[in-house]
Amino acid sequence: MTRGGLAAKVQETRLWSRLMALAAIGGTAKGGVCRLALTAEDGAARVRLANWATARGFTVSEDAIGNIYVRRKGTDPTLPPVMTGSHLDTQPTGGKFDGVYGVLAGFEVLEALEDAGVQTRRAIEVVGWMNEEGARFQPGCMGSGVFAGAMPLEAMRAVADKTGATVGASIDALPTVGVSRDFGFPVHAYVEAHIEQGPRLEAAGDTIGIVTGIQGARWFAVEITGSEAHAGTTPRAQRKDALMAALDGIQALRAVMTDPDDQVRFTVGRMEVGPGSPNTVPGRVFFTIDFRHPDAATVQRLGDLVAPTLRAAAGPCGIAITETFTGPPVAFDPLVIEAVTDATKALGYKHHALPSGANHDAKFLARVCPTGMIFIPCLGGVSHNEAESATPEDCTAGARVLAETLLALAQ
Ligand code: HGY
Ligand code: MN
Ligand code: MN
Ligand code: MN
Repeated sequence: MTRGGLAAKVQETRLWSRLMALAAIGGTAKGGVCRLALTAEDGAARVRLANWATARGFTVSEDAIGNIYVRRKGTDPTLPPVMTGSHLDTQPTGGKFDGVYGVLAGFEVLEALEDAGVQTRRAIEVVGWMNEEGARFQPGCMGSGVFAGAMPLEAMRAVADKTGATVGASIDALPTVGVSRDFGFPVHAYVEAHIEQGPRLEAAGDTIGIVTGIQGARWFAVEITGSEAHAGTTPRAQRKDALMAALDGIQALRAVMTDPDDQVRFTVGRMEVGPGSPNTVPGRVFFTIDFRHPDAATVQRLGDLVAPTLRAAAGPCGIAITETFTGPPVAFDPLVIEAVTDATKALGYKHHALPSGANHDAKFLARVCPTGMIFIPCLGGVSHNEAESATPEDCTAGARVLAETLLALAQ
């Protein structure tokens, strides 16, 4: 097939209509999407993808951690497949593109191959990785993390959400969408398409981001235990106020997590205060920390300061700190970066190379095979927000670069 021939078979209207169809599953009144991992909405999106896949003669399978695979076979079944994909789950105030774009761009490539009647030596598999977001079950990237051997299967299946529902029980409760399969099989290469979730492509007026790697991230879950007391009668010296201990600790950490070049990312995204009564001194606080930085030594150094800094501020309260996610910075494979660059140049898209500030399943696939990513712009760089937006043209451009890249890798 001539260079660009497969890209020409990528259909904008078909890709866009599938994106909008999945966006309607868990769609919100504000135009966003709330499709938390392993909820009924997630299950419905998996079923929809599986139906589209079987209608085109692709095979669908799923593994014990809830990853879903859509496979277009190759001419040589003994060869490890080329993989692409991303995730179907969203943030609670998520958008129409984060994750699902990568799954459907990959699916569009399979359809384009079918339409073109092109056979590849290697099978190409599109994966919907389970629970990339980590919003309902922590940590994120759970499906890809287990697949890559970085997270133990049974421990991850035992993880529970705030209601006590476990990952394992939630997976088992979802409709079965395909034959079950083991993971841990060899993979030839993995390429993930994703919106940038940042402002750089849009600011540069570029269409394609050639991703060089992903910055480091460390997540913590913190539980502070004080003792409930009467808000009106209890003197300060007698209080074990879990909320004040949390605020002191977070304030102390903010002083640690600052840098002149604004590269440190420090977020307290979730906080629960108990018992939550206006006139009872809080006896229990739970909160999360998401810390990121591109430099491995800084990730180690500043991340190691989290626990001692919080303990020093806990005062008379008890404190339990658990590191729930540890992902050092990852550099993507030069050969995959070259394949993405060649495809981008062949198709004539304006582009530049950049690192990813956001986590992706590609971070874990990079542990098991040569891995790379393709970014497209999103409006204002906004993501993890219901206003997240991308254009049909940019979605198509990313899918076309993905098509040419996967074709080159799967030959
Ligand atoms: O957290 C992240 O960076 C990803 O978008 N879930
Ligand atoms: Mn994502
Ligand atoms: Mn996300
Ligand atoms: Mn991702």
